[in-house]
Amino acid sequence: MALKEKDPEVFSLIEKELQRQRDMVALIASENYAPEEVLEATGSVLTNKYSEGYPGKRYYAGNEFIDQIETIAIERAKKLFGMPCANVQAHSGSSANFEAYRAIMEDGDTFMGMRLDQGGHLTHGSPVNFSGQIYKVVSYSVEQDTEVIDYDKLMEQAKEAKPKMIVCGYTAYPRTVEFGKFREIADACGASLLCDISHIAGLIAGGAHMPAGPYADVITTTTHKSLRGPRGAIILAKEELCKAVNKGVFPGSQGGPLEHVIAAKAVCFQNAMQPEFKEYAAQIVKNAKALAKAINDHGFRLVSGGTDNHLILVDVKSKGINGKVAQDSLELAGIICNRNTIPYDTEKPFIGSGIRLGTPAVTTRGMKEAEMKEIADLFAKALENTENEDALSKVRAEAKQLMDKFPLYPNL
Ligand code: DSN
Repeated sequence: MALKEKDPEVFSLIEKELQRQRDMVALIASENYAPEEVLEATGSVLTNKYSEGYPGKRYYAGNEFIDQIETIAIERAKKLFGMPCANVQAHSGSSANFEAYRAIMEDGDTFMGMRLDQGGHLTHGSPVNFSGQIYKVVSYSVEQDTEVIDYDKLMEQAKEAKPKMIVCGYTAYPRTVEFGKFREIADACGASLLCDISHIAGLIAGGAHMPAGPYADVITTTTHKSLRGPRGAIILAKEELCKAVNKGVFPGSQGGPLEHVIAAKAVCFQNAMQPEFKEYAAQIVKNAKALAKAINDHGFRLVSGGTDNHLILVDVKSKGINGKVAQDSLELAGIICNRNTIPYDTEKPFIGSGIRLGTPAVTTRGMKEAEMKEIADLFAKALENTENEDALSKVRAEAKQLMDKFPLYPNL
């Protein structure tokens, strides 16, 4: 209880945040609740140690145990995702992509990535990000009518663009990423294939999405989303890219690794190898499908008509509301999610016409299909009452009642 005594101001805000997490319905598709063992490793004395370099080759003394921990994390990551090489030091998903791109491309090379407003990520070639500034970007999109990727069209586009690298894996794409088709496209134009599996890593680990390992040259992923680990990232690569990836991380772009986070990553990988995690991953998808159906039954249009994974993109414009108003009203109603552009959106990204929802966190709480129906009812009630603060407060009380049935961190 040192923190409470030494810094009651920060302590009390952390306590309030814990209560907020307990009370509200967490539907941000990229968030989750890390288990206590992951929190424990993240908050451990490993934060005290400098360990630039890699196991067996450090620039500072005293790394006997750190080396063992990082080696465990590396071996577990390789096994979990079926790749021969793993770097577990990347601080974040964006850093991991920066480091992986540098291992594959030279400045000025061309790569293909999904447009940000169609479901890609800033690091997949946005002009305001390093990826759109250091490299030439040929963006690809989903089809306007189906809102899914047309792989034949993508093949033609790639043959013409002849990119050095193709990035697949998204932040707002509710459908399966066909890694095998991406491999064929990459091979047809001589490109490397980078699979950014940040959102679906937990589904892949638990067998609820096709694996990327057999198809990718490089995989990047954050560890805190559906994988349910600490905030951070890893890079996995084919043998021939291993050295370039490691050099790109250190000394290429990072200094001292966060060994407390690396220990927590090791714990998370161990968890993800257990049979219970398979059940968890399958339930995430079942819950997403149930939530999608129930929201659609309330008359909301869903981008691409539904979901295959953990994520739903709701076109709230189909009910005459914009994304910003919807997000703010839902927050007042105790439902936390984010506004998002939908493909071919007519609203600016700051407003958006969509709401992105995901089920990894509520599934961790132990919720199943029946609760998804309840959440959909609360969602609809909130969006029918965007200008009625009393009604929104009532929904918030109902949301809290529901969350109270699924206790979070009872030991904290
Ligand atoms: N912020 C993440 C997400 O919400 O998808 C991507 O970096």
